[in-house]
Amino acid sequence: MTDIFSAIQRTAIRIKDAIDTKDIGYSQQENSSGETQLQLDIKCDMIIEEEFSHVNSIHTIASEEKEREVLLHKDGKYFIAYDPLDGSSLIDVNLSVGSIFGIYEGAFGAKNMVASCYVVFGPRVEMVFAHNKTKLHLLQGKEFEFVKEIRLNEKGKLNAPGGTQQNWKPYHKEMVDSFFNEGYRLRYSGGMVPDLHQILLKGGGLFSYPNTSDKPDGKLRKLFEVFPFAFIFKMAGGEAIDGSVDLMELEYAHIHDTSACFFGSKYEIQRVREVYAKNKY
Ligand code: FDP
Repeated sequence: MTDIFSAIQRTAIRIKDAIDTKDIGYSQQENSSGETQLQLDIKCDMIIEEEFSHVNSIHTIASEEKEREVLLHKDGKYFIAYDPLDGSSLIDVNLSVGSIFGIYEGAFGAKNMVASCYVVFGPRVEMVFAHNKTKLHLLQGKEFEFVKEIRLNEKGKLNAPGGTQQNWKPYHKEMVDSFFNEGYRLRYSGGMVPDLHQILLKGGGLFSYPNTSDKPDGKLRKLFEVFPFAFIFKMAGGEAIDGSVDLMELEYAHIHDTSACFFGSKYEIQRVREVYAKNKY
């Protein structure tokens, strides 16, 4: 695992450099989710594939930017699913973006996840790596330094409701409002990495990306986004569900499958569970 941790650190330094210097224009290509790829998305994907190709313990990679899995080392044991530049629609407005890595042993799938990591590219570059604990690291020069372990409180103060509101189910809207009525504050940038990072670092709250009328299976991808963050939240003492089921219990059929998802501290997730149990799911 140390070799993977080091390779992710190298990708983070190179991606930071690419963000600072690369042309952010759109390419002519679409990714598997039908989004037009930025040249920067493609560049970051190439950086990660290149760094991982030097790590013998990595068997196969799957990228949000690639249609299919890529075999790297047939004797390796780890399968890594990554989103090279999540939230890249925020690049042109200079908001924070991130890379996400789900590390699976033997095969992809939530039950095989052994570690998870994300990097936030904001005013500073920070990395959260969850293996036995959830640890925050800060890029200082060319090295990541350990800062602290992340632990969530039982209850938070932030509410980050994703998805197009017009397409929310009425009971979902009522639930979101119930948190605001209780004093929760809106904190939502539209980038999954910084939005969840904020909840983790501020001690708790709720991030939701529900099933909506236009996206009946949610938007966020299981292997690249949902499972990695579910692993991190659970290891930090929080919870992660799809409305009723623990996200880490979900199966996947295709590498680009999506799911509704709710991440938070225990108090908020209990409310989600109660509301969704009472309403048609
Ligand atoms: P983006 O499309 O900018 O890459 O899955 C990607 C993501 O951003 C998440 O980072 C973010 O939480 C979500 O999509 C926002 O999606 P919508 O604005 O389409 O609701």
